[in-house]
Amino acid sequence: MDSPDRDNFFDKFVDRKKIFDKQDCIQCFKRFDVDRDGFLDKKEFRQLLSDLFCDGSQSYKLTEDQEQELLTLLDQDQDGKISRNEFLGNCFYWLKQILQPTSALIVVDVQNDFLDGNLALRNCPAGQDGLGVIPAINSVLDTVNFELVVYTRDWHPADHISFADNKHIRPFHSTSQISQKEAKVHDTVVFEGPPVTEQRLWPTHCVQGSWGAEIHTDLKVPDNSVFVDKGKNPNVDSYSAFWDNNKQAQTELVQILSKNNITDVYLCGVAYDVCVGFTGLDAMDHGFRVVALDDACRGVHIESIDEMKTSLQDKGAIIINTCKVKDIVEGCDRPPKLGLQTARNVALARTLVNNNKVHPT
Ligand code: VGL
Ligand code: ZN
Repeated sequence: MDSPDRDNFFDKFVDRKKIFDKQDCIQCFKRFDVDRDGFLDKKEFRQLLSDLFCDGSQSYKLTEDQEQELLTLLDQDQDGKISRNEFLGNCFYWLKQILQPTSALIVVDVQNDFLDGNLALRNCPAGQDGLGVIPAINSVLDTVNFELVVYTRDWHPADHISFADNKHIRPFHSTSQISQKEAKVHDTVVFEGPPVTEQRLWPTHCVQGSWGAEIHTDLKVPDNSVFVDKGKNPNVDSYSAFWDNNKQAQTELVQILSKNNITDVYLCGVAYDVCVGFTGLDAMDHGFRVVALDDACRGVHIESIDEMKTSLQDKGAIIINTCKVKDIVEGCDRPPKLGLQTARNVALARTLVNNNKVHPT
């Protein structure tokens, strides 16, 4: 643990008080290259990590594995230390994103049907009250300055494949464990297609233009918020706000986030184990760092909520309570797991650029 009285090199960049630029990166290298040999060795790098990964008052303790992975990802020539050039190349983008992330809040499906209507979560197996997300989300909106706020909406046509009431519209496939006659809400069935489609059946919900599809009126919606609708194709469901479940069609979400230079995505809303979770997993596939707001999400099934949280964390997301959000958005609290995500993305981007150089198209 770092001695608390030593001043932290990175403090001056918190809340964008000073924009971290290349000159600062050079200063940073000088500061941590204590023996002035033009390299950060393992010990010097460890000191940098200790200042960098700090919650505003205390340094996070990194595991040996985390330290080693970071060094391996950022040390381009794999000589076990970081040269000045490696630092100014790779580490600049790494530090920049850790110190000055650009954050979007994605509010998932806080619609009447999930809170008070046909698919009210309180009537689902976990018995969680969807209304509970509203004060948590409103307080985050009041206190945290996001670059962008996105509201997603489940937005189904009346003949949607996911509605149990529509089970007779499409033939079942022979592999369906449940017969067309017996199938009911929450069963998973298989439709013949094409393509053959496994589908969980839900009560009719979020029909385009209906009261159930409206965002709950108690939820705050700041000016300049953006709306993304999903599940519009009658023949395929869409749990992620990026893709339909067959990954055939994309929504406009990734373009919206990229256009706003978003690096970090904060997720809240319903249902934790369905649309919130799948949106988070896809966000990481698109190179965004993901933070799930545990106290601002409610789900369908306890077991699948726990499974989803584990999947998100295994892939690199962090799960926190809303009281922590402000410090992370401002770059005052810098959790190592997010720093690792950035390092993986920086290394991946370098590989892609290098491959293009070798195989020009
Ligand atoms: C959702 C079930 C069916 C969700 C959407 O928004 O999580 N869940 N459709
Ligand atoms: Zn739906």
